[in-house]
Amino acid sequence: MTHEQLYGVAPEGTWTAPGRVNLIGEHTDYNDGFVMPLALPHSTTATVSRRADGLVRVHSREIAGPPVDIDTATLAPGSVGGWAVYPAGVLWALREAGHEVGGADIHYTSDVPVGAGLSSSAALEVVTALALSDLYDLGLSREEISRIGQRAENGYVGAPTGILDQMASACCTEGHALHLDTRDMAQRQIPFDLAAEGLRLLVVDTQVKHAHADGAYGKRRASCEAGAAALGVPALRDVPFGELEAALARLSDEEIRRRVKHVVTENHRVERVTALLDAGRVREIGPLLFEGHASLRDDFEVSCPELDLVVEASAAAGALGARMTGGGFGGSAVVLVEEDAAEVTGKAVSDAFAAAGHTAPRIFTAIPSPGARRLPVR
Ligand code: GAF
Repeated sequence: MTHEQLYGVAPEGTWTAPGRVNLIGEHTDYNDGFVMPLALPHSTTATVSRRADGLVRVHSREIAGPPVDIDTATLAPGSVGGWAVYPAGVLWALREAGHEVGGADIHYTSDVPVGAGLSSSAALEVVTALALSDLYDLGLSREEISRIGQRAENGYVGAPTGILDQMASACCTEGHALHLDTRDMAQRQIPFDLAAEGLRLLVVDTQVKHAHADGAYGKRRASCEAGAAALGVPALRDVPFGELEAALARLSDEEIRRRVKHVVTENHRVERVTALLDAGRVREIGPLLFEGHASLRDDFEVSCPELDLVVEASAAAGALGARMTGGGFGGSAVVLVEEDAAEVTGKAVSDAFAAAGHTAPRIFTAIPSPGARRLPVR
């Protein structure tokens, strides 16, 4: 169905926002730390036209049923459920931030896998906020659009997530990984042309669905905050890597100690990966990816058997590096391989899944793609 068939009017424009993988820097964003995502070619696209009556109607090609009506006048957390919670959350967050937004008809199409840890919800939030900002002349910056998406996620959807996914979707650029300091939001686009190096980054979607509105993610965040408080710092970002041992010695709670260790070492890994990429030593980031996975598995405890199996099977097949990506508890992993070993590695992972009795994984290549934008009229 086209926008016109659905709503009886032509769209005023088309906007798109991608999903992402995070190369390194996991569970660091809500600790004021560093992340390094890249945008995927998979994206969520929205055609939009304004309405005069203040009503917002949303429809997704991927979901059966008629458009969902969102009454912006009565919007409150809990007033909209199902997939429409994300656009509703964006409308709510825009209103909370004092932005005047009128009605709209919105038709979404998406090829970002849902529940795969590839930021399908951030893509939906960012494309909605960007389109409404353009159509209603809000003049929001990329950072403000990301904050609106995060506010929607935290205050409306009820998932206590950080800013990584929205900033990745809004700010990544083609051919680059984004080095982001989540404290001051300083960004640096780092050239990431793996094909030119004879390399490939595979994404392995384990098909184990994850969710962030449940308790485990929030518990990790609370432990990090408790750790920072016990150490007397505003955030774990403020614990220098060189002082990690001394900091750990001051923490009496064993679990918090491991959470702190992950965050501090992970921030350090982002900086080491950045230095290697800057020096053109791309292959050498591999061991840091393996190290990051072990830290997420053992110290932060957000992996799962399927993600661990991707990493183990890839390593056994000779991959340069591999790690889970995103929040964890399911979702996807990234695997860095020599281009000519991509097929063999993918097969080794699929075979290992079959042997373990797991659902077959979905495997594709991560090509660093453009961030959110308005598409030219065709
Ligand atoms: C999820 C969250 F949404 C991000 O904010 C981030 O914390 C990530 O998990 C872990 O790095 O994707």
